[in-house]
Amino acid sequence: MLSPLLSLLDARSRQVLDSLKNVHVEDQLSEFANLCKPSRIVVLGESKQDIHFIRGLAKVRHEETKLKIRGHTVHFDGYNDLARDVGSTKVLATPEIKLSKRINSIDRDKGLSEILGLLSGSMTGREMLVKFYCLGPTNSNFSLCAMQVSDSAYVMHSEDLLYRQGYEQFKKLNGSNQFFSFLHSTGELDGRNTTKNYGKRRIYVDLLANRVYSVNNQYAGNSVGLKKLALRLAISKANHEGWLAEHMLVAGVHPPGKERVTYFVGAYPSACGKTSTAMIPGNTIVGDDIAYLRIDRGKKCRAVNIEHGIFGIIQDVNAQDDPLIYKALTTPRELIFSNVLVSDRTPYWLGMGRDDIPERGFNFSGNWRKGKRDNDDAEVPYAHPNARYTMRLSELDNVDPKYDDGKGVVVTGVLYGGRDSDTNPPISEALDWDHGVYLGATLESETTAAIIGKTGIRRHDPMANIDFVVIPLGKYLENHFKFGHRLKNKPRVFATNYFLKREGKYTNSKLDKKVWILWAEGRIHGDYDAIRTPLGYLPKYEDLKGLFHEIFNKEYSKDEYDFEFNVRISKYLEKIGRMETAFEGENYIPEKFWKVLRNQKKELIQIGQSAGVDSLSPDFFSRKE
Ligand code: OXD
Ligand code: MN
Repeated sequence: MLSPLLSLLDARSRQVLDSLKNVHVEDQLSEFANLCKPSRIVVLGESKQDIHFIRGLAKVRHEETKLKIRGHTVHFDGYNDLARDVGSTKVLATPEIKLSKRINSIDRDKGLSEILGLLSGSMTGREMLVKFYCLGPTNSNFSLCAMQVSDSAYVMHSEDLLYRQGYEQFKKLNGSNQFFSFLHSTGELDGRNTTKNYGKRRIYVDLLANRVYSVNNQYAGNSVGLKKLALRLAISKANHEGWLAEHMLVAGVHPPGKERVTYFVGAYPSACGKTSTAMIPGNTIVGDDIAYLRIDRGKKCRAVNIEHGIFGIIQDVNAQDDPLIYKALTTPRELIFSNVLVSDRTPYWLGMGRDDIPERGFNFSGNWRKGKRDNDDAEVPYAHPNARYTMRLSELDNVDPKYDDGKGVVVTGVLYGGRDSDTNPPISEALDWDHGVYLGATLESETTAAIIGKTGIRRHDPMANIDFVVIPLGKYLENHFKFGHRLKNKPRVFATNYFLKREGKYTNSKLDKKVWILWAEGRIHGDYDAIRTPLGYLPKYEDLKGLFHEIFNKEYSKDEYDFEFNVRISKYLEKIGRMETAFEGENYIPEKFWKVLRNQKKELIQIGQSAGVDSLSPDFFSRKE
């Protein structure tokens, strides 16, 4: 072992490191230690004692504070570090690295010199913490080893909740360098223990070294390496190896009264219903954010959740709309709240369904009282819209029995969903796999508080993955087309839209999505006929009416159906126009994509002309059948 490293390790850390027998790990740690200059390095294994140590350290260092309910703590990220910073996240580029146009990049040498400069001496007087994790279940074809190095106990504690321990898995590498690594430093902290130099927040992705550097931040989407930083490395790896790394939920759908479970994966941009789709009452959750998809020997599509916890958006989680999560958030268990309001050691968040929100307390802005205004004279809400909760999946009553199965679950349905107030129906089924890839590729959504920037702006977000696609977009789509064609039975693909509005109001309640997903599940098993339209297959009114009645004992009127499932021709053609512009700017877009687009456009124009109206009820198409 290298001597600078030796002098910073206590006997236990040395023994943990020695037992790994991995010279690449040792070399990287020496490099990181020389750079960040910590006063001590603590290398942790995966024992209960090690996990307990981190949990305690986060409190001792005041990165987390205990709340009233047993096991609950709160963490604050600081006023300007409350969402994913896509602008400061860049790929270190060389002429050989080809990227999607939408990915920020910086010349590798220049970027390295900048980020290493920012990290230099960043841990002076502090401990460097080192832990080993596994992305995906351990001992599986899907397993990927990842090392996290950070000076934040909150980051490590979050990872202990969100990811599988991987120390034993690392030993199985037999000394190889086939692992991802993440170096993170909060940088200098202010009196509230939050990052001071957020203006110098940088997250640089080194695809050549399978490494990500992150500095001057705390928000988990920027700091927790195994989440969105690892997704970028995984997309590049999957591209070389022929599998898919996706921003997708995985869930088991259990239709009432039927003895079957059908597994779906689903891509939704942040804060667009991904977690609540995975948590629909009656279904079981495998994962709510990131999935790896592979083809097994029987040519079936298999998926795993690479995490085993949830870093979920807490806004609007209330007893009525999300009963399962609400119960977990209000009963004892190990759980971190972030950026909520705290008063009398109790957390409060937006849309929690309580009318006794205190008029003062502590929140992301520091001491807060009702009416507080920020530097731009805007009123500071009592909790941040991107406030979160972090907990293990195993804490939930509805966790799927296969959530940790190394073989993954067999996927027969794919969902793509955006936030769209005026174009797409609540659910439609793709005409075939290629049309399904097209539906994913043309996903658009209105921006939300999960990403830094203005909210409510329409943004094109292919497969909800565009922030992370560190390969050419065309190549990424080609991988999706090919993946499906290699399968024996291709999953059915569906597009959902939970955000359709009529006269400014959402047409559906949050729970209605259960009906759309059950209809999709029934389609996979041949339970329902559907109406073919240029958008895809649409449900028949009678089937939805029956489902609303069966599930919610609710009347679903023909008028609601006609409004929701109208084919809005000019709105669709506008969308196609936006897609033409978006894709013309990208390289290597597969011809298959253009073919689907052209067919859809032609059909819509012809139907619009022959019908002489702009908005067509599904009945129009069923009469044609
Ligand atoms: C998330 C995100 O937190 O996508 O999952 O921002
Ligand atoms: Mn996400």
